Amino acid sequence: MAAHPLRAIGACTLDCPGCCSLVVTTDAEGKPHVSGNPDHPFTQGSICRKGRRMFERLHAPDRVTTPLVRQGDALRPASWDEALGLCATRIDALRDMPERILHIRGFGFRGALAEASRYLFRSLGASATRGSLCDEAGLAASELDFGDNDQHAPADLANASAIVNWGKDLTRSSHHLSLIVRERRKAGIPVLTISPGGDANDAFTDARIRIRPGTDRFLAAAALRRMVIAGDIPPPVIAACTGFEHLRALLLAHEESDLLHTCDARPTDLELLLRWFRSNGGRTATLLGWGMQRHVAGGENVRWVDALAMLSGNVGHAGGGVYYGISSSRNIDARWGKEAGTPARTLCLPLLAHELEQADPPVDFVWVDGSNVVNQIPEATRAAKAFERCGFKVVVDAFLTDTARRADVVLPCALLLEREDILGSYQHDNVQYAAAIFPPPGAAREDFDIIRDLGARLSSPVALPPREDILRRAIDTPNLEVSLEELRERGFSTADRPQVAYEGMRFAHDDGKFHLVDRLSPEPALTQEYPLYLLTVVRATHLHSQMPEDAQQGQPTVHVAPDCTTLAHLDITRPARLVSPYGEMPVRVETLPGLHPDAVMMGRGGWLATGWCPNVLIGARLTDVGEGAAYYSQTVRLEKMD
Ligand SMILES: Nc1nc2c(c(=O)[nH]1)N[C@H]1C(S)=C(S)[C@@H](COP(=O)(O)OP(=O)(O)OC[C@H]3O[C@@H](n4cnc5c(=O)[nH]c(N)nc54)[C@H](O)[C@@H]3O)O[C@H]1N2
Ligand SMILES: Nc1nc2c(c(=O)[nH]1)N[C@H]1C(S)=C(S)[C@@H](COP(=O)(O)OP(=O)(O)OC[C@H]3O[C@@H](n4cnc5c(=O)[nH]c(N)nc54)[C@H](O)[C@@H]3O)O[C@H]1N2
Ligand SMILES: [Mo]
Repeated sequence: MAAHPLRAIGACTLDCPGCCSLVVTTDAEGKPHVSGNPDHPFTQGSICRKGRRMFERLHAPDRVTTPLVRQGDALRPASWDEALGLCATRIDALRDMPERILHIRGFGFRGALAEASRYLFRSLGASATRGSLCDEAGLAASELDFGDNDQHAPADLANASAIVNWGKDLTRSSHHLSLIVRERRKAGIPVLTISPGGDANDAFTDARIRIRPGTDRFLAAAALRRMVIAGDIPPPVIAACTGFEHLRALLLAHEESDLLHTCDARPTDLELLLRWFRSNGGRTATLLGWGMQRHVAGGENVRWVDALAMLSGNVGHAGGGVYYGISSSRNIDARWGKEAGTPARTLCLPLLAHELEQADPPVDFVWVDGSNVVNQIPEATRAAKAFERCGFKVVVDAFLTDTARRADVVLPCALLLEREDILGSYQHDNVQYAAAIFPPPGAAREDFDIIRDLGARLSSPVALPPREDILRRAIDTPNLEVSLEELRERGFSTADRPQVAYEGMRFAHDDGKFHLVDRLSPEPALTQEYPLYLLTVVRATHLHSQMPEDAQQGQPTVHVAPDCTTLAHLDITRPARLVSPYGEMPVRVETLPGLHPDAVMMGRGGWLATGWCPNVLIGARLTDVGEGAAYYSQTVRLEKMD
């Protein structure tokens, strides 16, 4: 492909369920323009706000375009030969002690070729991370219920007669779902939104239930209790479940008023919820957000909502279903990286600050790619120190992130539109071809090429399979019927999958049943010392920490409800301090109508380097299942600056 084509089809390889197919054009002056591919069934010609800004990032003046090597306190430019030579020497020295090598692979870039670093470090038998900063608690919960992670094709929302948006912030994190929901509302389909409020869902909502953060399970349980007592759960649905009698006893052991009190919902909210789930002929579709699973009882929250959808007869046929997410690799074969070997040991990612401190033997070499790990894991200050103490750190990134600043070697990578790959989505069943449309700037190189060269430099070399073999294998799956040539030409291919998940209420467990949740864990009461849940939500304009420094001037803004009790002793025209047992940070406070009074809301992704990183306040705690990071269970207080 020419270096500057007038029109090319590419794809976004960033960590987002949209996984957009993109049309890239250049004007007469060579100025690039990007839009959504109108032929793609999910992208439908539209891209999100952060996507529209991608060239700001590709052409950013602070982009790293040459390898950097540490010299004392500074990082100085170096040749690839020197930088990779240093890495190879360090790896060779640890070749007999691979557990001392740690590979931290984030989801900053995705695809089949993107598995190259996993292939190399698994071949060495290096340590790896386990657990997740993202959606794993909910995935594990869905697996416990349904037996695997399946959902209806988003197109099936056309068959829904009602929609429950249970915690998705549609315009901020799920642009394309918001377009579908908008269409459905135009067609008269009512949408109920359930969240702690303060989100951007008003334009997509007919009715709202505002609940206390982290307590979704109690609201779902209150609705189920009504239905169980009324005896109106259809016998075929009960027959398709295991654990019904236990669930029934569990529900009857609670009072409705206690359940509602815990989630701070009113009896009228319960009526609304029952109306949405009960009277639509089983065609209520539930969109699950990932906020509810970023709590200690996160898996349980998801499981109770699943149970409500199931027992109200809204699972297993067109128009119903629970949309949590699917595996982005279910339609492609990208196993080559994982197949290369087994890690010597695994360290738990959400607890990494502690894991690195306690590692025995210690970690002497770290390779980070696709992650700003120091910034994004809980207890970020502690994590930064623990990372600094690891012997030798290599970070592959395009920017001097909080992680890269602490590295001994920084290797500049190509970014989206500059690297080739094939990738799937965790929201829809289309497979996208990401073309290398523009050459990377300066000396920056594709991750795959960096890893291939490093492998070749080792004293006992590790050779990667040829690129084309990896790409061809990626699409050689039972659900795709497309050649690599066709995929390159068209930009995407739609996998052949049933539109309805668990059709006929046949589930993926060995017994074929839906497994009902078997406990309702109490929610710890808020304390006077830390009376607010800290909700660190996505920003509409940026992906996680991938925002420019000049967007982080002054103090970050946090939002509280107008009826938040903290306001009684806070003057919000003056800077305040957000305090947790782990740290504190100066902030500006604004009020946000509709937000729950027990919440303080803040955009995530701010940097340690600018004092905007919320993870300095958040303790390393795991979710009940899936080893996720329970970010949203962190409680804080707001106080006056003295
Ligand atoms: N407080 C708080 N923190 C959170 C969360 C929360 O809810 N609250 N949620 C989290 C969630 S959902 C997630 S997924 C994680 C995200 O955490 P991270 O994955 O660490 O996200 P980013 O900070 O954006 O870092 C990704 C990095 O990948 C780099 N990158 C982009 N493209 C490429 C490429 O092609 N090659 C290479 N080598 N690098 C590339 C980017 O420049 C960026 O620095 O953070 C979590 N952090
Ligand atoms: N613009 C943009 N888009 C993104 C990203 C980004 O950084 N920027 N990141 C991408 C990635 S990796 C991910 S994982 C997704 C994240 O997408 P989401 O998981 O949807 O994002 P969050 O901001 O964590 O949470 C969504 C909503 O959950 C609400 N919430 C918090 N606690 C609770 C609760 O206990 N119950 C209920 N019902 N709701 C609650 C919050 O108020 C918030 O509005 O977005 C993806 N899309
Ligand atoms: Mo995520």
